[in-house]
Amino acid sequence: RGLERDMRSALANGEFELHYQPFIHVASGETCGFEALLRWHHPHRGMVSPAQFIPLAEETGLIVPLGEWVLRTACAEAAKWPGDLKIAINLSPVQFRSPELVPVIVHALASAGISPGRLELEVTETAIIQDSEAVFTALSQLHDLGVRIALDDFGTGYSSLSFLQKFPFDKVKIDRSFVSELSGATDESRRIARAIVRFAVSLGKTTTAEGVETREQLDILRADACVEVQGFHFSPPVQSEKVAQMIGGRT
Ligand code: G
Ligand code: G
Ligand code: NA
Ligand code: MN
Repeated sequence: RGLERDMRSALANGEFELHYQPFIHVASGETCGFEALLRWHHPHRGMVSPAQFIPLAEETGLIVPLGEWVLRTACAEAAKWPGDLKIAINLSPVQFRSPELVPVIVHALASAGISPGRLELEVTETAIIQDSEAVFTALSQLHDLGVRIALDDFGTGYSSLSFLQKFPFDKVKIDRSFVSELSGATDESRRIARAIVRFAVSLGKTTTAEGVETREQLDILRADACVEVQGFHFSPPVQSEKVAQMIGGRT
């Protein structure tokens, strides 16, 4: 496939870029960190979505060097921010098959000079189910170092509730499909969102709602005591220069 060949050279050619989407602490309204999201500027095809190239990168194993680039680049970016801002990075299940994952993360933190507590790793339920032993070992090691672990897209996968208890998660990210249901909210969609927040709280996890697009959704999530929010209502993912402007007053 053409895309696969192009992807191999893209890393060397500097065609990948990270964009950053803020997450906001509901109670204070303050930005508490940014999620790094990968973008590919293809020389002929234009912008290729990660939804297209991440699966291909996973099939070919290219996700391992690409994921390493993401970790190093995002940590180096976060080193420029005020020390209370977190950097969240998405991990593919395939990255857990590499024995180098934990050392790569430790090295990325050390080279950037940021403390492990500022790094939040986002892992999906699918990742955990695919290879739960390897994922458990790596996440436990990272968690022991002080790295925060978030369960991404919660509610869309098939993990049992016991998984949530067993794995060292700090945060549950409520999938945006639940948040979008909150527009013109029915009682039922409100009850589901509230139940997810309470469930997470009862297990000692913090919560982020993804895909918040309206004031109405935010108000409902605030009433339900969701801790953090993220979505187009606040900001889309933006380039590094824009992040500097957004936090400009604070550096
Ligand atoms: O940003 P966007 O909505 O286009 O992202 C689409 C999907 O690609 C999301 O599921 C997101 O988690 C995933 N994604 C974005 N950046 C990365 C990355 O750096 N690594 C991995 N593994 N997935 C990513
Ligand atoms: O799977 P993951 O949660 O990592 O996906 C993140 C993706 O969601 C990003 O690619 C980002 O572009 C997208 N996204 C972020 N905020 C919103 C939003 O408010 N609405 C929608 N539809 N997508 C969003
Ligand atoms: Na994510
Ligand atoms: Mn998500």
